[in-house]
Formats: sequence, structure tokens, C-alpha cells
Amino acid sequence: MAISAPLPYAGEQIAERVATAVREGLSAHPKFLPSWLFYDEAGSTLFDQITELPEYYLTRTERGIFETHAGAMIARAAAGERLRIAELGAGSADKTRLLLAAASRRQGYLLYEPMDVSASALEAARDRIERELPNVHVAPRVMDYTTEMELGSTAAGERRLTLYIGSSIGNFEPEEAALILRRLREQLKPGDGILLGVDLAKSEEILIPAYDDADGVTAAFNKNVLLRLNRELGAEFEPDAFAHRPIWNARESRIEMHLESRLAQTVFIAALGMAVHFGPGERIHTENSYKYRPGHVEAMLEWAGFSPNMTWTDDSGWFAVCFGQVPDRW
Ligand code: AVI
Repeated sequence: MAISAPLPYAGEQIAERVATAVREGLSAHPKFLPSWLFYDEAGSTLFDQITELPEYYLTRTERGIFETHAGAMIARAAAGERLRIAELGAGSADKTRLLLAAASRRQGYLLYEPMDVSASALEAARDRIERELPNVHVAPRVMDYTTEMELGSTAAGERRLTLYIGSSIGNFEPEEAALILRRLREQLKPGDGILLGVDLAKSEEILIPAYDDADGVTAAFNKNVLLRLNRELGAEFEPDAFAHRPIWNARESRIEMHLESRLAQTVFIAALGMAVHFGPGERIHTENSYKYRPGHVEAMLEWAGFSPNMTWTDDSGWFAVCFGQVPDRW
């Protein structure tokens, strides 16, 4: 049942966004680059490799939670009605299959609406899911949920469950994260829900290796942003002139990733007509990955207008999946 119609590609808009973000971030003090720049084709492949690393516990821990609780999650979200499942930032939709399988076991035909900025990731996910789960119809949407969120209506007697998993929300500042959830809630009806997967705060001895693996895959992922600027903006970054620096910021409860200049250097970016100067040890802040503390996610869900209904964690309490529901008063 795999159909391979190509999805729209937002090439020109993305080129403009990249140029604007790089101009702004590399003129700032301290310098920064937004973490969405990681995810070109090479960066997405490196991220997939990260998810398989022994040090990167997040993906396998969340998958373990789904393996144990997918049936209970689906039953709670459906509450006797039919479900339709949407997903924000679906990517390869790998762990999602456990939830889709549980829902289609329960109700037969299931509509799955994954949303992502990457048309190629969505096409691959659609072909694979429709091949492996014949009761699941995939209706992908190429969409940046941080700037647009248009879910469309559901049928009477149907509940929408939106998945926002993989700790993707942790890459946003807490205020932005709360606003994304509120915008989502505004698109939902009473009884609809969200499953939100978040990484939890834990000891630095576990956190740092997860972002500084022995094989250097995360370092390559971090430095790929420089190679992307070389490819797309004619920049002249020499990746070896920068060191990968992950830092645990306990006060903010986040892992920060930085690229640290090993020497004084000036880098030209042809497409922006820009020369960027770096002092020795000067950093570009490339990512924040927030690690939530107990009760924090539930409070954020509540602020956004969801009733936190249930939280599932693994035995070590490293990762949490929270179910929030839109209450009747909305
Ligand atoms: C996508 N996101 C949840 C990852 C994280 O852990 O914050 C991105 C990542 N950065 C370095 N390793 C993985």
C-alpha cells in the first residue's frame, strides 16, 4: 500500500532562514547558532547514529518505556473512542511504530499524521510504516511546527493524540517550549491529548558522555554545522580548528554544546560578505538540551492548558513520557 508521491520541498525558504540565522548568531556576543541548523542530510544521518550509541541512553530508554506501556498509553488516550495520531517533528518515526502498532491492534484502521521539515524523512517513514503496518494510513505534512501549526479538524467520536517525543522539546528554551505546547493545545478539542517525551536531570557522569561519546560521533554532529555553512554559504570553516565542548549547566538544568576555537582566526562567509573573528578559546553556543526535574513537565503542560493525566518513567527514572489531556472547559 506504499504510495511514493513526492512531498513539497521548501528549499528557497530554508536557504533564506539559514542565511538570516547565521548572520545574526555569528554577529552576537557571545556567538551562537540555532540547533535546528544541525539537521541537514549529513546532520540527520549523524543524529540517527547518535541514537544508537551506548552512551546516548535517551532513545533506548524512551523506547523501553513504549515497549512496556504503549498499550496503556493508547487505552488512556482513546478512552473508548477512535484515535487519530499526529506527531510533531516525526523524523524517521522509529519509536512511533510501537504506539501505532498498539493503536491499530486496538481499533484496526488508523490515520497517522507525521509533521516534519524534512520531506525526505517523511517519505521514508511513510513508505516503511505503510509496508510494516498495513492498517495504518500515513498522511505526512511538511511543516515547521515552531512557526506554523495547522492540524485540521477531526471527525465526531474521534480523538487526536499528538506525539511530541524524543525529548525534542528539550532543545527549546523553557518559554518557547511552553508556547509550542500552548499553540498545540489551541488546535485541539476537549478529550484530545499529547504524549510528551522528556529527558530528566541526572548525574553529570551520565549526562556528559551522552554528549561526548568515545567514537566522536557527537563531536562530528556538532562540527557538521560548520561544514553546512561551508556547503551552503561558501564559508571557509576548518572544523579541526574548533573543539567540541559539551558542558553541564546545573543552574539552568541543561547540557550545552559549544564549538571552541583552538586559536585566533578569521573565517570568511562568502554568501553573507562577512568575516568572523574568533579569539583563542572563544565559543559558538550551538545547542541547549534541557533536562527536566520532577513536576516541571507537568507544570508546563498545565500552563499550556493540558491536564497532566499520567507520567511513565523507566526503572532508573532517567526519562519520562507524560500524557496530558485537553479538559472539557476548553
Ligand atoms: C534531538 N535532541 C533531543 C537531541 C538531544 O539530546 O538534545 C539532539 C542531540 N544533540 C546532541 N546529541 C543529540
